[in-house]
Amino acid sequence: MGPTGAGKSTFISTAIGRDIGIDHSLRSSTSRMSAIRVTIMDMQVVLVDTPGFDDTHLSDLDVLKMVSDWLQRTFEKGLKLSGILYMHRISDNRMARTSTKSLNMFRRLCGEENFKKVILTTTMWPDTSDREATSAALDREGELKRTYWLDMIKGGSRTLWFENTQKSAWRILDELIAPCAEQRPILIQHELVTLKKPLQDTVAGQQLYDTVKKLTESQMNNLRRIKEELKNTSDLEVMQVLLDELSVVREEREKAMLDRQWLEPTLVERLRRLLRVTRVSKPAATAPFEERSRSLFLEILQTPRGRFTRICELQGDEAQCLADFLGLVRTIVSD
Ligand SMILES: Nc1nc2c(ncn2[C@@H]2O[C@H](COP(=O)(O)OP(=O)(O)OP(=O)(O)O)[C@@H](O)[C@H]2O)c(=O)[nH]1
Ligand SMILES: [Mg+2]
Repeated sequence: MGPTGAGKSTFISTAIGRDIGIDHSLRSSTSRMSAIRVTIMDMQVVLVDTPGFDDTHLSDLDVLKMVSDWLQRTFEKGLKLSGILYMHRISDNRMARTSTKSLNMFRRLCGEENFKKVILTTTMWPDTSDREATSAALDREGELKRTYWLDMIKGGSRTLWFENTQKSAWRILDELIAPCAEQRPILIQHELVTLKKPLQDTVAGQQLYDTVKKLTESQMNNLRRIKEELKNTSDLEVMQVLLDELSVVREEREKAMLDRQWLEPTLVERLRRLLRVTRVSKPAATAPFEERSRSLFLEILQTPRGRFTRICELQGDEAQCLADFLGLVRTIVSD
């Protein structure tokens, strides 16, 4: 996995010695999940190529749907992930917003408990004969390890260089497959299959929702700014430029709004979040009724639909607690 253009398809193509579809243009290339079966040390192994976030043709939601759908189906069929390579171009001299976003999505798909199955693989290393470029790349690698990758490394992720050769690809695959005894699902598989959560309520879904929400807010500010500038100009050329910009931002916002609606957390998830927030913000000692209503409510959430009969028996403080709590719920619903 990794952002578009990080070298995911190149890695697999180099490992198997056959081009599985690498695009040398500026557009994103892989638009579907694709699986290639190989034999490694007498083991049947499947290498899976994924589209990257920030694809030029697909929205991040399309990519998340595709990746999570594949992960869900394979987990349901009993196939386990031995490990994940997360690719990063060492040639990038800045951690652009797109790379940070992709890494954050990846972390949440994977879950902290699974960081040990990840190899943070750097691609596009300069030729070692170019000492200056190599030294700069090593500095960047050091910085990544001290900052953006620190929590993953602390959680057990390893880092390796992909040197764009078949030997280097296999060295990395050997590392990935060797400690594969423990094959448990990654976080999103656990959430979708075991907990039966809808995609929008998963940690990765919530992360994308927050990102898309921020995007639509900044698009709204952009629209306001353009409209303001239109009001203040009488220059026809400037007007035309602004009108063109307006239509582009409008179109992008319409698409982003659809994704935002799709990713809106369900009511149950919003209640869960509310429970988490109130628990953190108000200690139980200062709000004993709230604590009681919270546990009553959790009881309701955990009881199969229609079987929670105790609600009719509630009296006095307990009934008041629940009434107060339902008042809070009404606030969320009417939000
Ligand atoms: N020099 C060098 N070029 C690389 C390396 N890895 C990938 N490339 C080039 O980078 C470009 C993009 O590589 P891809 O393998 O298509 O990237 P991807 O991650 O699969 O991209 P998407 O399919 O769009 O998500 C291609 O032109 C590759 O030849 C590398 O390690 N070194
Ligand atoms: Mg690709």
